[in-house]
Amino acid sequence: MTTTVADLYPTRGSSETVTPRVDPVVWSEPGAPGPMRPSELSDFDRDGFLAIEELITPDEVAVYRAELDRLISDPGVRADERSIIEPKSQDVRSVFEVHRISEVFANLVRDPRVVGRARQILGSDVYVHQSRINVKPGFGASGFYWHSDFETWHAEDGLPNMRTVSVSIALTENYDTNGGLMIMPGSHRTFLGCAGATPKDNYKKSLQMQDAGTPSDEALTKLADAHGIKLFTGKAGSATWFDCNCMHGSGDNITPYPRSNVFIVFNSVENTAVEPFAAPVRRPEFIGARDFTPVR
Ligand code: 6CS
Ligand code: FE
Repeated sequence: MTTTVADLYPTRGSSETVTPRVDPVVWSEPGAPGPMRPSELSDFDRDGFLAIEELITPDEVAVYRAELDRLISDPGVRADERSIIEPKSQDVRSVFEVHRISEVFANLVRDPRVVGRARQILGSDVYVHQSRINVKPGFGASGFYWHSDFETWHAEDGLPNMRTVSVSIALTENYDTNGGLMIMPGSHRTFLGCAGATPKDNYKKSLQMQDAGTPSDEALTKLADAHGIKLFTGKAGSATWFDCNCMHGSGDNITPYPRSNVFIVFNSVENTAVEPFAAPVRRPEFIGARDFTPVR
């Protein structure tokens, strides 16, 4: 008898739907130990995000920048399926699973300032569902249209509950002009089920330009009217922690200044991936992990 996990957040049906969030945002008990102060946890609960001015030092940024540059200039990495290439410029756009192909980024994942915050928010041990470096070079790198990550991770990777948190750590300065992350504060409490079935091998396209899982203009207008839009800027070394269901996106980068970051997605070991809730097949493991070994 196969146990079926309840689909709490239906999506990719014939029409768009709205489902109020039933999951907590902060899963740990008040006063749970960790690097985040109670006021930071309550801000995260309210807004769905928390910006940190300096998560890693400038010297550490230099180490991670060098590692990013090493990876994207390695022809083997560039040819690997983990690398997504910018359609126009043919520059490397992203490299996935950096926590497994790079010991330097593996150390970042294990850093108590990083994994400690993830455990505190998710109230359990955690494993990496996905990691990537986004290069976002200057002179035309394209952005990411509005979406909820959880909508994809639920539909295509089979994550049952909203017990997943992302951190984007800036490796170059995030100006207000070079395609920074935008989030609608508070949008994490509404799940927008998108219309349209997931095509087979959807990831081959969606990681360059998302189609399935894209909200309608009407839904986005309602959310933006209700919540506003916050643009995140910050020095290299700054970081933004955000809940898996925040409505977010980023614009193109036509400035000369790259907007590179490392992006790590922590999932609770109590929320491990099952079968996709709205896709014909699983995505490859370098995008949606199936190794649930907790980060130690
Ligand atoms: O599909 C995904 O998993 C990825 N897509 C985007 C645009 N953000 C989250 C994630 O990295
Ligand atoms: Fe995203």
